[in-house]
Amino acid sequence: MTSRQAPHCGLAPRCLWLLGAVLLMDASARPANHSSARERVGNREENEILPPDHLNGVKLEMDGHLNKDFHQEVFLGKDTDGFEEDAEPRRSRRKLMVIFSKHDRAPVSELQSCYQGLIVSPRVDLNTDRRISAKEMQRWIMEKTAEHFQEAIAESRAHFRAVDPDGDGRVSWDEYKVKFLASKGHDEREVADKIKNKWDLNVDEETQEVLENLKDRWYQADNPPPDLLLTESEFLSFLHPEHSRGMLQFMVKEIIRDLDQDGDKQLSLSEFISLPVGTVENPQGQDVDDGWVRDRKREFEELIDANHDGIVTVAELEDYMDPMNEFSALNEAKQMIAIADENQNHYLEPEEVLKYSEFFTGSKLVDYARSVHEEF
Ligand SMILES: [Ca+2]
Ligand SMILES: [Ca+2]
Ligand SMILES: [Ca+2]
Ligand SMILES: [Ca+2]
Repeated sequence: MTSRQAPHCGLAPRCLWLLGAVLLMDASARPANHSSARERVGNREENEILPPDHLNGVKLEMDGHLNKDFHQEVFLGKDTDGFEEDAEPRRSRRKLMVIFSKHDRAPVSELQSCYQGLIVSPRVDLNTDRRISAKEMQRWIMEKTAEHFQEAIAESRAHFRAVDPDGDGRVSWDEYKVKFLASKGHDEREVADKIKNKWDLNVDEETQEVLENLKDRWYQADNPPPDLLLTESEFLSFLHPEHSRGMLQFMVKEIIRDLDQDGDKQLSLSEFISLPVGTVENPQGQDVDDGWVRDRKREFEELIDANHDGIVTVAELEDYMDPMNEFSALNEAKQMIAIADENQNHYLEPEEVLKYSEFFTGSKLVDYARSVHEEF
């Protein structure tokens, strides 16, 4: 995208935000970072061959927004049953306590299984001393992140089949482009003919811009020798940059480029918390929402800027974004404990987890005190 090369023009952030919005397909209805997990599922079904803006278990979305559901994603993993908005509170409480420490009520199949070499235990409180330490929470986060990885692999496999109808295990950029334009309402056969004959595709400017971005990404995902044919694993890193070091670096570079106003290829706090005029959230350039700034400031100061020098470098952002980084997982674990640690002993007791249920699970529990007695 040519407009991104001018660091001072202010167009670049707008372009990225626009792309994020276009990728979500219903940008006019709501801003990207306010869509709930449930709404996202619907979007994914419609646009299954597009790289998602939101990646489960990854701190920032592709458009640079904070992932608001991150803590729930790394606490619950893929199993969010029992914490729906209309879930029965008693059931949610019990389930939360099962996650905390009780293993005898979990089905046998859940008790021991292996993900990518990690031993999976069905409870956070591994040593059963009825409190969660930062180490225990870190291990739990890593396990739940691995679950999201497995989920993404399965999802990508299904989508790969859809874009590789002849089943030869390779998808060309042109084949993908046909499927992408078909998903946007173009006639599949007509587009295929035009591409074959190298005729003008006649797509609007916005679609053209999305296509150029997708092609950049396609190139990045294509391991040497560059033949623009993606295998299933390359396609996985095309859809899910968190699965490949190279793609993760690419994603970080894009985010920095789009937030970096002075062109020094790193981010100051003010760059990280400023919201470009013309985005979905800020159409008239009004004062930026306080909560938005507060959340981003805390994230910048406490987690992303690891050496606390007020500057976020490429390397710092990469570590922060990498869901498999153990150091970041430990920092997250400490932050998650600090949020609910009312008696400030650096551990989470059952009472604290129940009281802050909404933070960990997305579902609020009213009568948490009673449930501690009931469940123990
Ligand atoms: Ca413990
Ligand atoms: Ca900068
Ligand atoms: Ca720093
Ligand atoms: Ca505590």
